[in-house]
Amino acid sequence: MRVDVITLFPELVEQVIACGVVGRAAEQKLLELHCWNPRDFTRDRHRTVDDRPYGGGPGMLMKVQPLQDAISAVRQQNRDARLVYLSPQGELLTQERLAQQVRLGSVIFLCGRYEGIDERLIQREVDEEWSIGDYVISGGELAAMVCIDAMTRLIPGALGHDESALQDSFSDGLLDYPHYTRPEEYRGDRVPEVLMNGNHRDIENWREQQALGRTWQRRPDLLERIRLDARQQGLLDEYIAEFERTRKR
Ligand code: 9D3
Repeated sequence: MRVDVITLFPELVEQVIACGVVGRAAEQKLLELHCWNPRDFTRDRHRTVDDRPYGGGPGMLMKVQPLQDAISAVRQQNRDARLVYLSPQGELLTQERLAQQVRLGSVIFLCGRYEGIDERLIQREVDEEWSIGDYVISGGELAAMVCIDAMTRLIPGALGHDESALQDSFSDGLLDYPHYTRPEEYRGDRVPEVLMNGNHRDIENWREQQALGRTWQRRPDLLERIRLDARQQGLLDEYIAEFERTRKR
């Protein structure tokens, strides 16, 4: 998958392929990352990339001409890719949305800085507008890196064998179960007995119950979106009953 990023901070965005899963995917040519700096498309002595907003008010906008020329240059190499503008006004991202984009293929991310970009440029060039959440960050770069990381994990072959197996079992819309490693007792707290006995059936059941219970406690919104089968509902009912019982004492 080819990803182009239009950004005033290419050194920052390029760090996304410096290590880990994304780095390996890039080495294996499963991911091809190209950054484009609007500053390289400026025409004035000072290489100006910002401009003042019509109507006044605080803050600056990204200057239109360097951005437009950067977009046109990317388009020469990547004509059919979807152009996604990362902005606080965008559609809230989900795993499903990112998976859809990976199936569709290559993408061009446009990263805003300052207060954003001219609305006419959005109208002319932008196919989609994405947000990574309801909080304020300083520009689109970290959002692009989040998207690249999450999308890379969905490229067939990008994860190692173990990582892929893990992903399969938890694309079911539930939060993860709790994990434990050595030692058996840490500052007086013991690892749950069921994990020490090595009965795989019991362990599977306990883990699924924990996943259901924690989702019920922490993210009831996620539970509302999935249908539990009778066995899962039984596990959750038992978790809730135990929770109510221990809460009363
Ligand atoms: C003064 C009003 N601000 C909106 C709350 C303006 C503003 C805030 C943050 C303008 C640009 C930005 C920079 N943010 C992004 O470019 C961004 C972003 C984000 O801030 N939150 C979640 N997702 C994203 S994607 C890009």
